Amino acid sequence: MNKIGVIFDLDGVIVDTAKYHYLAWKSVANKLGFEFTEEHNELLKGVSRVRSLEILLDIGGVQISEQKKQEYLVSKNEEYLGFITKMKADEILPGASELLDALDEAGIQYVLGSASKNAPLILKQLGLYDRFAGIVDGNSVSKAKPDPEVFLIGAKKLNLLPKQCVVFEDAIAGVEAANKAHMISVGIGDKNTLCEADYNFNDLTEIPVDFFEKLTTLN
Ligand code: B16
Ligand code: MG
Repeated sequence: MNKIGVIFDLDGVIVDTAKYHYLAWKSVANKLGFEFTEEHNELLKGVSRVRSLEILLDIGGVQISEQKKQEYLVSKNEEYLGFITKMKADEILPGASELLDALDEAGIQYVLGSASKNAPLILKQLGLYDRFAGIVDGNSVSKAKPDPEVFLIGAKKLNLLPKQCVVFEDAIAGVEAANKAHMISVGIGDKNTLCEADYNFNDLTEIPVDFFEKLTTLN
């Protein structure tokens, strides 16, 4: 049987931090004098912090100096930190803990592959940090998803070839990154949005018990 490993995205797969990103970005938009809706927030999922600000400024049709951009990036993150430092294990998304338990039992290692620079803090808040064999986050990459860099570093941490890695992602850019890395992509969320993924599930509770066993025989 061939060996496989798993790379998990964080926001939208393990935990829903998008709601906190939304509140913090909404404050920035309000300070700049425009409305920022939940629909707008969809455009920021899986996207880096700097890119998120650029998208937000485009939405508002606002132009600001580099110095102001830096100030807003700092104030947005400070407000966001206020939310995530209150997070607890009860915010882990349905099926995530059970899936990690099943992987531990099967002896399959997993790492994190997230765009978030706050990923280690979030995992610690959830009590999951020590379970991961490695963390690849926004601090460790030079190119954001859909570039495959984050997942290729994850494969190295797992000591596996890309084709032996299974990526769980909720964002189009993340699925694209996994496919570019020649990994097995699993889309978590809307099947039509994530139609480029090799496999699709609405959430982690839907992963069949024999999912990884079947993949190892295919590999
Ligand atoms: P931070 P993921 C992403 O997390 C979020 O989906 C995205 O909305 C956020 O802008 C990005 O992290 C950066 O987060 O400001 O904490 O560095 O889905 O890649 O786990
Ligand atoms: Mg995500």
